[in-house]
Amino acid sequence: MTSFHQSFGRSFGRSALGGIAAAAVILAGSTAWAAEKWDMPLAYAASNYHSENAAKFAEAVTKATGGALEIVAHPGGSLFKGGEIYRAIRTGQAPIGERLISALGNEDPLFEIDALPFLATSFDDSWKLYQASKPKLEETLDKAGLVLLYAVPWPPQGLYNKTAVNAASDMKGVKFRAYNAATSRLAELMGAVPTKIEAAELTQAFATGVAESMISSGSTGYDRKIWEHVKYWYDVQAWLPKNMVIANKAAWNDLDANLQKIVMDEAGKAEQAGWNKARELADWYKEQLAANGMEVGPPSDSLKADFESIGATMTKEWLEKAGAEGQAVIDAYKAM
Ligand code: PCA
Repeated sequence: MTSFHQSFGRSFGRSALGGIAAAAVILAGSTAWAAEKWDMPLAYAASNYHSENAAKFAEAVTKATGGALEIVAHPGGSLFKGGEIYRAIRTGQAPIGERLISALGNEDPLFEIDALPFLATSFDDSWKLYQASKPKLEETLDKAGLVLLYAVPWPPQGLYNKTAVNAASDMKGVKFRAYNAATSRLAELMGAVPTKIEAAELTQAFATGVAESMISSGSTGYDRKIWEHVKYWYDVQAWLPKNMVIANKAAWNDLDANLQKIVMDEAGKAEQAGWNKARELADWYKEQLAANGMEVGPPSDSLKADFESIGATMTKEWLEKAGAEGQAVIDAYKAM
């Protein structure tokens, strides 16, 4: 600022114009004029409701701050892939972004709580679990140098497979696409062979036979036209994993209190809108899978029983990692 003023002053001499220029420079230096641009990486398809919601949030912040903070969404893993986003935000390569929370189990077991089979299987219960786990989630993120802005669920998770599945034993040796450690473990417990694959790469994975099966929502199957490769979807309603939008704490602290308030207000609205959209679309996605020729229905009693026993194993294993803190969150949820 000083050097610009000085050089401007030198070329125009000590004129009245110099005085006006100095005033303009001082104004430009105040926070209201120091426009900031935040690139926001998103892992999922631009047309997915999570991405559309994030893009709306980004536009709303840009508008409400009069452009003082411009947020630009980059969907489809175009800026960073899903697996890179958390680290990018932590290290400040991206000031903000969206990540599937349960993919971060290596960072802290608490992040996996919304991928525990049959703990919370409806939107209402998923909301309760979110409220029960939020203080711990915020604390864990804070320790990692991150700020939670909002979180939105995926619809209930069901089993996709090329052939009919009547029991977990039908899954033996099947190439199973996993999206986090919990879904890898689920595959192992069924005798399937897990491979981690990003949602953005699913079409290719199924087309080339790298994957034959997965557990996911109707939403992701719809986004990837999964009916071109897979015939069956079983509505297991195993859990509702959430995506979260987080900011780098240093970037956050650089915003003045007024901007922070605007961002948090818009984040609250985005969270509400995202939950409403997810609820509204859950059945519609299932209808779309069926309308495109898939067999969509409930799991058989034996498949259900198999999933329940696998779920019990996974819950036990998770509690061994998450300890008393994890148990306390589950207790808080069950008391709600
Ligand atoms: N879709 C994401 C995560 C959960 C979901 O429903 C995916 O399959 O990658």
